[in-house]
Amino acid sequence: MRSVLVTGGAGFIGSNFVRHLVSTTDVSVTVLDKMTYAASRESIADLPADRCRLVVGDIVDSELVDELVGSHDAVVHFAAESHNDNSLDDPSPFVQTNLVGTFTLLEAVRKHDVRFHHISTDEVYGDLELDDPTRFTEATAYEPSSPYSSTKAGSDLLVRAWVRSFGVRATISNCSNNYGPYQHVEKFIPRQITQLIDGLRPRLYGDGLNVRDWIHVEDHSSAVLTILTTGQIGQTYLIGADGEKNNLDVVTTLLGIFGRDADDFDHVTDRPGHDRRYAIDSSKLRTELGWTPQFGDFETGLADTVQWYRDHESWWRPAKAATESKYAAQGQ
Ligand code: NAD
Ligand code: TDX
Repeated sequence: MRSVLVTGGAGFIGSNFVRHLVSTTDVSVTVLDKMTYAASRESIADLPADRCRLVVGDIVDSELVDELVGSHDAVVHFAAESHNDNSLDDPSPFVQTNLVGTFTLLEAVRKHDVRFHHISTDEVYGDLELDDPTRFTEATAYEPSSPYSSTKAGSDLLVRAWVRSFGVRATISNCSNNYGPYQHVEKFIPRQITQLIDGLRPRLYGDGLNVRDWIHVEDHSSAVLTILTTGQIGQTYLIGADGEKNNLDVVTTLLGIFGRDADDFDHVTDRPGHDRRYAIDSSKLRTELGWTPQFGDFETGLADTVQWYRDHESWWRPAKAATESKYAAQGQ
């Protein structure tokens, strides 16, 4: 494998994955990214030009996709509309990018017989009760709740059908909630960190007891590279790092890092249809492919992430005011 096309490589997880590829392999990377509000050129700008090239374009553009896919050895597909709250406001780009975009890529990898890895989410499985002892596995039935998660679920099913019907050489991974550098300020952890940097109060949806299973983005990257290089074609792998925390605990930890009182936050309007709990059992990936997460300690990872946002204010500041005014209009 000498060249990899990374869709969505100027977004949060995609840009971290591109950095991981450039630093741990000698492949050359082409990023295909539409440069939506969620993208940033700066996230990959410092990478060497002979290792990473950015093509600004849309994954629903079949001519462009066909040309790019045909000239690469593998495609890793991160591009998506990724934010649940936005999908409740306007689902239309979610259907276009997540469903039609994935279809467009699948047709191109089918035509050119190119290895394809599809990035997906644990949200396709719906949610669990707080006291449910089970966790999601590769065998859990799909039961997505939001326009975002239903379009991701649909995209996974397209990949499975293209593997079975057309012999496309694809794998799928469903990962839990990521945190780390280069995450947009609309998402939970960067939103609260940047509120605190600005001396404002974190904003907790509903009772704050919803549980997310946090994984550092660098662990997600190493898992994806493991699957891309050693995964079995046609298989799905769940990626998780045993990081279940409720949102209130995360906010309390952040308040502690900033030396603020533990009750110095606001409860705001809950997200409609808000999933209660996600939890990943990643035994298959660990046992069959030998992957293990390296960022085991969430508190340390969170403190490092706070420091990254302190050190990179010029990266996130331009998006903060517009993001907050959108939330304010929704009572959040
Ligand atoms: P993000 O919103 O930060 O980045 C998405 C990127 O895709 C952006 O750079 C954007 O410009 C690009 N993009 C959007 N529409 C496009 C289009 N039509 N054509 C080309 N590029 C387009 O998202 P993220 O959080 O980095 O998520 C990346 C992937 O990982 C998504 O597929 C998401 O479903 C999945 N995922 C995310 C998480 C998480 O915690 N963030 C967890 C599991 C899975
Ligand atoms: O201000 C907030 N306050 C709050 O309490 C925000 C933005 C969120 N929340 C809650 C909602 C969720 O319970 O925090 C939790 C995390 O919210 P998000 O960061 O929006 O993530 P989530 O909806 O869990 O989805 C994320 O993980 C799975 C990613 O955005 C998806 O792309 C991924 O598939």
